Amino acid sequence: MKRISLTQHLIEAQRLHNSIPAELRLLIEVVARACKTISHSVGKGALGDVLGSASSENVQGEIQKKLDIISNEILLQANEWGGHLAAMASEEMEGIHPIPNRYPMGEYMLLFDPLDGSSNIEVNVSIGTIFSVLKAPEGMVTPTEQDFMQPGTMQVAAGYAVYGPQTMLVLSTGNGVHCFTLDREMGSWVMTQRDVKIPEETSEFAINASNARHWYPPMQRYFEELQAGKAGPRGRDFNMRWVASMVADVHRILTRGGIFIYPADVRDPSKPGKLRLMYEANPMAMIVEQAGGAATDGKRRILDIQPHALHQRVPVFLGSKNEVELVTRYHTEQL
Ligand code: P6P
Repeated sequence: MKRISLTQHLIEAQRLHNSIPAELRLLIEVVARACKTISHSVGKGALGDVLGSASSENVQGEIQKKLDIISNEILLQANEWGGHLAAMASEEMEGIHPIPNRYPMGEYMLLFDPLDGSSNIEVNVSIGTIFSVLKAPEGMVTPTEQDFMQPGTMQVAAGYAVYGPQTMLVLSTGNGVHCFTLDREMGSWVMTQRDVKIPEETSEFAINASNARHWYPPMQRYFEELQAGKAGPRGRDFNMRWVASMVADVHRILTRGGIFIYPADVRDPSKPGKLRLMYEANPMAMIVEQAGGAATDGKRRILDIQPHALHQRVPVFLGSKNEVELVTRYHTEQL
């Protein structure tokens, strides 16, 4: 395949689909550059003063790692001056981050989990950045959290960077999913996979099975059938993978198929699942659907959910289409 850069891809996509206005292209390039900077910081490990806890808690009640805060700052500083954004929102910040008055305001809103999977930093396991792009409502003057309350179908772009053996950027602007590998010598993102498609069938699941005793019956039924393997109703054996970095698990599923599940459980009905809708589930659902997969909350399409709060959580079932449809059916049948 002739290798093209992220910039060339975006310009060609603009010509072909007229779906990437110059301001959106600038936004994507700025986010991609920020992910390069995050990759550099993450890669320092113990050689840089970047490991360990920041001795602070985020709005999720989670202890923040130094790299959570560093990554959040990198994305804020990279994006606030360009004139392409009206506001930002992050897993690491309670409220929205309006663009400072000293900079022009743009027509897009950027949401992100700056460093997903940060519990894996100290053990040198792949982590990543997840981002979602919405358009600011027409006529908006002063951005509020309510302006972000748009369903995932309104995303104009979504993607993630995975900081693993390679640093990769995975992006969709609504016309398929394309992957770019960071050429560290040149400092550029080079397209290495075009129009990725997830196999509709799979025999590999990503589920944190240690929570099984807390699951609701449909999820317990589905998991028991996976465990029963060839002798059970599924008639085949299954394999398990759980990285505990959503970005790494989703990237494996994008690459070879699979199903990723983080279900609601009985422990805290006010927190249905662990993952957050606006900057984890929605962008990953757009990527997965654009690659021919499916993404539901166990009952409906994640992208159709009307949000009510910036940090609301949602159960997540995503990946190979036929598998997601089966487990979703188990949930809707029990209604
Ligand atoms: P558990 C990381 O903290 C994260 O938000 C996702 O990236 C990951 O899939 C999940 O939580 C892991 O959760 O309960 O297995 O640690």
